[in-house]
Amino acid sequence: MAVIKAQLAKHKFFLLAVLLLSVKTYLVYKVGFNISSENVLQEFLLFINPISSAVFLIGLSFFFTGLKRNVVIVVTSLFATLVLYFNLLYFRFFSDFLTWPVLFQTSNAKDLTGSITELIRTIDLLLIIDLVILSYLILKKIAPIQVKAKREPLIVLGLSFVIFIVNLGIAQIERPQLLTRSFDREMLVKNIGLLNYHVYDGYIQSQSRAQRVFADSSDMTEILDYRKENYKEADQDLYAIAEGKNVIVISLESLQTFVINETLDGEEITPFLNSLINESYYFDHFYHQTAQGKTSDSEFLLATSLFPRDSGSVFFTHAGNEYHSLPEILNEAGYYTSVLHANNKSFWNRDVMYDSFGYDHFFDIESYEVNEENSVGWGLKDVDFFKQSIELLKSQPQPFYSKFITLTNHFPFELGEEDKFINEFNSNSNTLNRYFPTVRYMDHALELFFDELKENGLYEDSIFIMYGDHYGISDYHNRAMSLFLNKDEITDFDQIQLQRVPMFVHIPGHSDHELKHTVAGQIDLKPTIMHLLGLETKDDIQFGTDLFSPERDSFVVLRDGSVITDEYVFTKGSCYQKADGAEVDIEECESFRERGAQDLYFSDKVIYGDLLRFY
Ligand code: GP9
Ligand code: MN
Repeated sequence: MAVIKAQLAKHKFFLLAVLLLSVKTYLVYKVGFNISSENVLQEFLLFINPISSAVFLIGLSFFFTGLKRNVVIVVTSLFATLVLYFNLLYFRFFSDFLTWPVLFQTSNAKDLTGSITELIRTIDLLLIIDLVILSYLILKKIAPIQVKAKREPLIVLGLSFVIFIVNLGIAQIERPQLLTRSFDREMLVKNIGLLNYHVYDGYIQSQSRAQRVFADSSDMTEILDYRKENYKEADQDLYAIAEGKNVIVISLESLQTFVINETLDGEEITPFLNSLINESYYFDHFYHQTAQGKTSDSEFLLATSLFPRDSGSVFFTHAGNEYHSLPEILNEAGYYTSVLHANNKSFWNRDVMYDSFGYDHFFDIESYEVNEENSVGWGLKDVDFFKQSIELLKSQPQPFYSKFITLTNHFPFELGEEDKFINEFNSNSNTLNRYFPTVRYMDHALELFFDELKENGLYEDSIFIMYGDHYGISDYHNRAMSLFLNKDEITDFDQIQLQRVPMFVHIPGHSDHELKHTVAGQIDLKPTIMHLLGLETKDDIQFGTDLFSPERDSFVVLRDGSVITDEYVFTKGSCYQKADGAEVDIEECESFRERGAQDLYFSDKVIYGDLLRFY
């Protein structure tokens, strides 16, 4: 105890600097970045997260002795303050945090420097108070002068590491899989602190850069050949059937196929969607191909017909790549392209990736009126979202390509009593129980949206592509799921069936409807849409095939390498017969397992090497 006390007294100048920097950072979080928290633990995290990096950075002073050490304490504090301040200026303009690529994006910097005088405020001077105090203490010789002590630098840096691990541990409790799953910058800053966030961001960026450096245009040749081999002609009756029409894409949050045409306590779960099946092409063997990037992965699949990453989010790691994306192609074809989604624009790094994709506009949360009454769970309720979107849609030039992303049917599936049109399920999983009313609510919101589009004359001239973005109920809830599905257990084979998401192609005025059983996935959306609009895909690098192509193979590979065809399912190293789920010799699956692996390999190569810049 006495030793610790003596150490604390000895290093009080260092400790003071750490304290001042941490408190200052916390205050900037609150006042400058307006970071709010939903509970005490979050607030606590916010308060302690600057400490580890402050100890580390200012702790570098321990490599020096005498007056030099105290000067380094001030210099490192100044450095941290500058990082804080540049972020603050950037935030005032973009309401977002700096990233490494942004720092090197000169065009972005220009945006900022042009208005820099407007961004600087007198109150900002408060940010140097601690530096003034520390300098004063040095000048007045009040700050104690330290002599060399052997292991001190390592002990201090070790201490910062321990503090960081504790911080990260608490953050993981508050937000599981923070570093792999949640790529919202605000979330990262909130949980691990601003400086640590920059280090993490640097790591992510450098990782993807290395592979890019070693790639060259010859890498493209074999991929082009592969693409040529797998190209499928469009269906001649449907090719260009929607030429010149508006395209309304709706990404249905967490919607899985197992609820379609199902009932709970005698009530239909998705009455509107069920009725729409009779007026649409509906695909009942359509799979999501997302991984940790969830919604953003599905957006990536749609826009590029490339596979997302097997870990992390490609929206975050490869937002600077060259893509030949669907929005860009449609822009060239005379379409106005947009996304409508009532969430922060930086969530999933959307603002940056959407720029890469070439969308004309992103109607984010700022475009919506969001208040306590019209919000639940993650934010604006779907009914209000669609209602408010009508005016935004009308404001666009036609033809437009607009993608809607719903939100209410998102884990943890919260819903007000007034919006619960069916009962909850009754099982040991509250998540699954709550899922049904929120699905039912989303279905209701879609019905109202269709009505409003009709009233506003937007329905007839549009085609609709609607699909579930990814699963809503993970295998963690298998016991409850087996209860709902009336099964003894959920096997690996069943688990694959549960990765099916509904997919609709609805063309008003078109009378040929059909229930389609072809095995397919989100990677097939881009070629399908392009062909419907009369756009050739022969020369586009894609890994999907038009869902309507008479030549197409009934085939899909999921991001984890599982493969499904009409006859077989390959997953987790085993091969099953599709018809009855019976396990068969692995040889039966071999050829298409290989094809799946090949697809993933080439697609990854395109992304990691940023190969489309050579094409
Ligand atoms: C957030 C919404 C949900 O904007 O898209 O994201 P998810 O957690 O489903 O990926
Ligand atoms: Mn989602």
